[in-house]
Amino acid sequence: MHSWSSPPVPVLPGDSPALRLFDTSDAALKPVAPGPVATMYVCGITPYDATHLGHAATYVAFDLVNRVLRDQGHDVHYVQNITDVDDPLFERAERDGVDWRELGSREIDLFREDMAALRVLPPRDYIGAIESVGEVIAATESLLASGAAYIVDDADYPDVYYRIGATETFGYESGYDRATMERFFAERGGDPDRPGKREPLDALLWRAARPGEPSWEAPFGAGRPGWHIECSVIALNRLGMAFDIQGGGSDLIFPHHEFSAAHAEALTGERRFARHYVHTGMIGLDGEKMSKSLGNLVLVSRLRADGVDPGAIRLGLYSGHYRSDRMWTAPVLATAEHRLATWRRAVAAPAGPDATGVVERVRAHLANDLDTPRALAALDAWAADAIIGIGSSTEAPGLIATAVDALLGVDLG
Ligand code: 5CA
Ligand code: ZN
Repeated sequence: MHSWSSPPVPVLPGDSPALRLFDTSDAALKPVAPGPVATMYVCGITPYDATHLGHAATYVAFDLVNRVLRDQGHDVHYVQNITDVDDPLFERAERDGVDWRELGSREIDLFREDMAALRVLPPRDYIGAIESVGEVIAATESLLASGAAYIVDDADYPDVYYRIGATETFGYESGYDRATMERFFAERGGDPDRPGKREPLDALLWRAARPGEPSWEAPFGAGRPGWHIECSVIALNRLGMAFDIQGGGSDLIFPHHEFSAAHAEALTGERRFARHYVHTGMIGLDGEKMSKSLGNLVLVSRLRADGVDPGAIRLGLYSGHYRSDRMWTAPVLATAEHRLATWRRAVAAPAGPDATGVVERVRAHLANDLDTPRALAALDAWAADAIIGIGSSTEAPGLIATAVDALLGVDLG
């Protein structure tokens, strides 16, 4: 699937410290230590509705990771999926009387537009579930052959399940206890009560064809892919095992990332799927997590149509730390719009205070688990001085504009 066009990324002079990110699995800040090519997989959208600020926050956070790694001189192989075969798509398509494929492709188009407007660097591989069905079938065959998977005893619907006990290390990614796993499994798309399963937490790999649902032929019976195996194979087949960063919102810690990792580990016999498991906090509105199912959404496309500068959306999202759950409110946006206008005025000044130290501090804050609030504060201080005429460096305004563009993805031009 084609992604979207890349904004230009200017090269910033000077060096950047090594990036450290919080790893959910080790519950610690750890250095990201990529080879020349850094490898990153971030879970993509389920395209049944428009991109909201929660999605934007997650993709913008990983865009910072991408930009910081590039600033360190790495090439970044970035992969993202699209869950374009899933129940919510069929339900919404049915409700609206449209074909589920059309709905998916319309929402993917809108997502591309939103990402391009936010100046998010595109993934190199942008892969739909539909496109990866062959890979899911091959993986499921292999898991069946090794005994890591089984077919439920149901003549009508012989679904294929993955055995939670197929790897010895299951549970290491989330670190959750059994009760927490059970709660999230039931809340987030799992089916603990499906008759015929050997263990309530065994995860669906292949859903046998049901009337009215799309299906693909497979040696173990026609059907469609389960959710976790989709991300497992899309990442594994492009990045291999032990890739640098697996990313997504904190709502994906369990069961999705736990099972994606376990599937790949059972397939290869190797540990571990990703070296870093990185999760963003949840953006909320009116006191609740922003979600398509609750309907409390602020859409990126709506804000754009209302004339909000995408740079202000970025700065609003950066005003809190990416790992903290936080609310999107009118004051968050107003502060961001004011900050953007101030920075624009400052970089339009003929001169300002020397910017080399500021750029160093911004790089250091970002390298420290993407500490955007401190990075913004360093830039605010420089801008305040530049506006009142402090400093005589004629290069400083240009250097700040380049740094804000390259590292934060915000165009001050
Ligand atoms: N297609 C799956 C991942 S394979 C999925 O979760 N799709 S989604 O459309 O529901 O979410 C897309 C991405 O946005 C995921 O990484 C998810 O964790 C993240 N996300 C969803 N809601 C929020 C929110 N309120 N705040 C922050 N991130 C969110
Ligand atoms: Zn995923």
